[in-house]
Amino acid sequence: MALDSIYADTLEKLVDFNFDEKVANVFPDMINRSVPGYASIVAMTGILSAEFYQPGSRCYDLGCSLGASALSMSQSIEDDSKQIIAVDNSPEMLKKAQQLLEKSDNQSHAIELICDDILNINITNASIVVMNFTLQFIAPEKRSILLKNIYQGMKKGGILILSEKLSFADKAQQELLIDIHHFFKKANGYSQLEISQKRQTLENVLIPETLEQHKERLVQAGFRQMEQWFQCFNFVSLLAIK
Ligand code: GEK
Repeated sequence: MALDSIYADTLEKLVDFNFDEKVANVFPDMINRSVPGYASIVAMTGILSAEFYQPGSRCYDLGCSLGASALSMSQSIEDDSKQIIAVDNSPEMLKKAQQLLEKSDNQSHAIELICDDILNINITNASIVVMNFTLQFIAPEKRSILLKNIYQGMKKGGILILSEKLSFADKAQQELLIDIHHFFKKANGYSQLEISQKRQTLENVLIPETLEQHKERLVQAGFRQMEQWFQCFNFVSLLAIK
């Protein structure tokens, strides 16, 4: 697996982070070393999907990157006619996802990769919708409409798995959690320079919200039940049931 050293040297000009070929080539290393609990969330996505899947329905992985969550679902759901739709708007990420799917086991035939903005996708007949660390990259003013669109396209009893980096309204708590996240990155081999340059490039691109904002939006979209099933430092995952 290629190691992420994108921000290891001082960059003269820091441009906004984007999911280009350089990122696609090192993505598994980057996300595992940057997102605490990522591997657990991907594994639990499979376990939860298997239980809530409804035969004849569709599963969606929105912002699929290299398809880790889609693959976790496809390996866990025991239905030969399952349909998993994995969407990402980065052609470079999807190209790499396609190569990985070709190399993986026979369950990957259930996954259809779509290169598009998730804001353009018409969700229909869904029992499982997964957004693992994607909503944070969507412009805040478009998040409510996306959530409503997802809710409308889901079957009763279907689930949304929503994983996000959080921010905190309390200043001291916010600073503490950011520090702890940086300790995590340092422990995973990132230098202070790498941490600081990456943070600057993400500033206008990854816009975290508070847990309360997420819960409020889910309620507004129509979800009747939700559970925060995971948290590690400032990263959470919620399960919302229609
Ligand atoms: C995983 N879920 O490995 N439309 C489609 N895709 C988008 C959009 C958009 N508007 N905005 C961003 N993306 C994955 C990890 S990564 C999280 C998700 C991270 C895509 C973007 O191209 C990238 O692949 C993904 O969302 C976010 O379980 O890197 O922190």
